Amino acid sequence: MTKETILITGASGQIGTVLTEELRKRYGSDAILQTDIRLPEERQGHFEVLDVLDAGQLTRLIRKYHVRQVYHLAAILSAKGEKNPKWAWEINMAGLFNILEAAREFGIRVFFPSSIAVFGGMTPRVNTPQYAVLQPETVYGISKVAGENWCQYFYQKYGVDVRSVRYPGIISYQSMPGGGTTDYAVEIYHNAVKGEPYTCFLEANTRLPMMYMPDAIRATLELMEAPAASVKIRSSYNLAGMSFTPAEVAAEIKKHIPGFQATYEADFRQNIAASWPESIDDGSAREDWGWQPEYGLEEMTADMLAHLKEYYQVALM
Ligand code: AKB
Repeated sequence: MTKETILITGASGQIGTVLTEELRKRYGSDAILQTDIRLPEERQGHFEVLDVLDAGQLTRLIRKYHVRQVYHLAAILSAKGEKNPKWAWEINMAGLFNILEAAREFGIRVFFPSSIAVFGGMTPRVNTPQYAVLQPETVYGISKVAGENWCQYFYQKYGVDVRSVRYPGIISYQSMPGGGTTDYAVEIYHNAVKGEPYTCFLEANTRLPMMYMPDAIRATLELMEAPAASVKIRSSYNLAGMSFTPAEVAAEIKKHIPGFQATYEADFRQNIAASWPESIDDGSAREDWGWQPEYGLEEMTADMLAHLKEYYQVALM
């Protein structure tokens, strides 16, 4: 491996899979160390098993590979976390703590993904401001609020160069999400392309902030590559792409696949979604490091369907 390495935790996850590819393109395969709780069956490049609760293994890998940056993506998401809150808290908090302690010791730059899940019912839901009441209603949200505060603490107290965004729901064709409340917005495209109807676990008119993966990756890398002086918020930046409801995404898909049918059977995830914002004010990210999203629902849908069509090799007409 090259002298300085970028380590990704949760590299097999929805964002990790795509971020790894982009980082390998930019810095070369040799400079990227993928880690996850287990080895994937198919892998390219350097991959090591890392349970983020294992601080000893983390330190060994940092020394072995001369790690200088960490993208800490390993986490339990909102819906899965509600099934086992204590376990989700342990992974999300103790995992982050191990990363921050190591970053302090070895002078590592850290990316911490926060989420719109930090907001709760007490927050204004439309154009949710950067600084708002943070009273989340899921263990995932609680862990992200605490995580943001720990990041800021490590920056202020120890000078750890930690950077973070509050991701909206992320939509991608390359990888599936797992255990989130916004997962429907990926599943619906897969069903549509396979010629299957989709039963959505949220109500038709549930509006949530969302973002297409290319925008999410670009935002992440733009923030990580910004000059330190431009990164004025060390808790986490609001980040916006688009906002839509399940009914709106279904209608957009129908423009391409007229026979597509969506129905709605809300489950426990509806309450989670109802506590989250509808749209986000990301003025600070735009002002501080020049954030500008590219994809709206229309462009994303065309791109998703084209890629998934290729993947499933089916005709849309
Ligand atoms: C989830 O639904 O839990 C995540 C998120 C918005 O952080 N996609």
